[in-house]
Amino acid sequence: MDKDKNKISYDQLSDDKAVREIMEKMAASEIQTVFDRAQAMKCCPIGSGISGICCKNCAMGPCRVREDKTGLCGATMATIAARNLARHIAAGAAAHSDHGRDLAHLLGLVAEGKAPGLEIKDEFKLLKFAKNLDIEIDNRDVKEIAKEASDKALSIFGQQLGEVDLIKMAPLKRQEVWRKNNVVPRGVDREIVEIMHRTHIGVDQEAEHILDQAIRCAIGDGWGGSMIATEITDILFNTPRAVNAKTNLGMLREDEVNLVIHGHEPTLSQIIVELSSDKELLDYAKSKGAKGINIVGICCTANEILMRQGVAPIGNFLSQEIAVMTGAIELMVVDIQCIMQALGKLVKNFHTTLVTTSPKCKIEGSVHMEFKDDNGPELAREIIKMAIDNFPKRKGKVHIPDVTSDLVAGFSHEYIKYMLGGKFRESFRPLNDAIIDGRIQGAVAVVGCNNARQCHDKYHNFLTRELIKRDYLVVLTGCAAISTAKCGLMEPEALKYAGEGLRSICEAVGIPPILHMGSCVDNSRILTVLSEVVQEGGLGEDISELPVAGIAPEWMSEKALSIGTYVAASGIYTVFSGEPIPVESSEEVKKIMTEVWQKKYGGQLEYIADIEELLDKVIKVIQEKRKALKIDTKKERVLLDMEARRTLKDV
Ligand code: BF8
Repeated sequence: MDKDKNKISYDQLSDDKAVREIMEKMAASEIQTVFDRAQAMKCCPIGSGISGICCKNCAMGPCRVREDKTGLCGATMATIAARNLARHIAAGAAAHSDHGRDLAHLLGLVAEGKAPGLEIKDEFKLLKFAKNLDIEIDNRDVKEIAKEASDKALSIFGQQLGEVDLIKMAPLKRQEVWRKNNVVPRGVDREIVEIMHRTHIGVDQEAEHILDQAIRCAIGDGWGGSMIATEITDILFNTPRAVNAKTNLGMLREDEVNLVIHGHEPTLSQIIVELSSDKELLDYAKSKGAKGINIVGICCTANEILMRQGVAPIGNFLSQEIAVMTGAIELMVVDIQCIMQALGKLVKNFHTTLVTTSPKCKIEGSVHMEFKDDNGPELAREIIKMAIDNFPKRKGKVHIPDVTSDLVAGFSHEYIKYMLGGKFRESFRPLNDAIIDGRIQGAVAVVGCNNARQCHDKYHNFLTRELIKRDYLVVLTGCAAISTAKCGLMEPEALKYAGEGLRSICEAVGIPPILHMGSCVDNSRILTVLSEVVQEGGLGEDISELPVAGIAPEWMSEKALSIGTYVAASGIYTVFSGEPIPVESSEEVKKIMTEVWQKKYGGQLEYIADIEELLDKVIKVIQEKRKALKIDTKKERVLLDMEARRTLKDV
């Protein structure tokens, strides 16, 4: 970790001062992290699509294609770029959707009483979900409805023909756009499989046609797999409402057993959190010299449990190794996705035990303790005991940075609606009105990962600050949300950074200018909010008319590519920064994803390297939407204010 050797300062590596403090403390050690590995190994320029493209889809290659050259089979740069991107999107959609499938299966088990420790927590949400699946709900037992909803949701994954039911949650006009372009997903899995087939050697070779299938697959993620994951998580673990919490490494406790939950699936972690206040376990912890059991989280499992129980997220993707290096973590329990393989080796330097629990994920250097349908409470108890047993084994002095921030999370679309309209008249009307009169210029989703090729958290934080300053409401999920929370932008005082218009609305309805909407599968919540905003009226008839945009400034995962694609397919201007989308060297593919998609879908996905240029473009796009809606205001707002003042005077 000796950054002086190559003159990269800690400030250039992370925007998080707790992370920088640990880097500095560990500078002399031999322990390597992702930050070191990123410096030691540069990106392959062909693989990243900056100066050519690489096709590995058959054994005549890998073919490295530049400009007007083709692969051995004749595949052009555009075909290869489109095929590679489509495969990434298929992988991202598969990850989200498989997560949704497991929750759909779990809902059925809970309904049948076969999942100890779990129950249906939000019956109202279950009924709404069942209605969206055309399930009869009148005079029926809740468990019976839940079982049918589980069966129906599971069938959506394997459905072969027709349409994925949940697309009808989108505005009618949006559904028509998809039908016209023949991209309504027939079944979640079917579209993923079809990408794998079409991108096999010698099948689909027209870039635009390949990318239409990528769009269909991504819609199956956002409006299918991810939507199912979010809905059922709310049904089983409760629909989030505002919750106060704290974040960052300072939430580790020197005198308590620290157990970190990490990954994406909340099920076992939820049981662990509930059991952590069990008297027998607390007594056991005390018998080992610890004052208590402290459960904290990393990545999206943390977001899921934060949203419902206020458990502290101590870091995002790039913080996972750094957290272990505090020497204060007794045990890290992981489920699926975004778990660095390097953790298995890293924990050997400390007293930390890494525990894998998913039948889908094993890591060398970890202990595998499989979570099965019926062993939740028993397994959670065993894991907590294991963490307690590690407490007396701490090696040397722990170093916990004294860095924390307060935050408010829990902004499900139901809760936002409730805050805007009040208990008896829940409504998005006040938001629509504020956008129409220009106090809120628009809304921007800042989402996605960290990437070790960029300064950790810097761009999420920069964009969020700049946007609220200019009266744009910011909604966040995933690592982006943890990033802004860590830098204090979700503290109640952050309201002072918001522009005058946005601030006035936030003060009036009691919401912050930056809304934490959950994990990455919860980007589906953003789609639901936008559909309801359209339905509320006054801002056009489709999502594509709304003054909104999506940004993933530090993206790195294939899931982010699937999200970016379904957001664009939903009619939203979407932009990535940091590392290029791996189609950068194909002008033809870039044109398809911008100009052609704009015409066909009313949204697009592009890459802009310069973060200030990106900000300007987002604002320009939103202002153009305002103009098209004839609400290009600030000026109008001033007139309205003058009018209001005159009226008051007259009175
Ligand atoms: O799913 S934001 S690094 S943790 S992929 Fe992963 Fe990216 Fe984080 Fe959540 Ni989403």
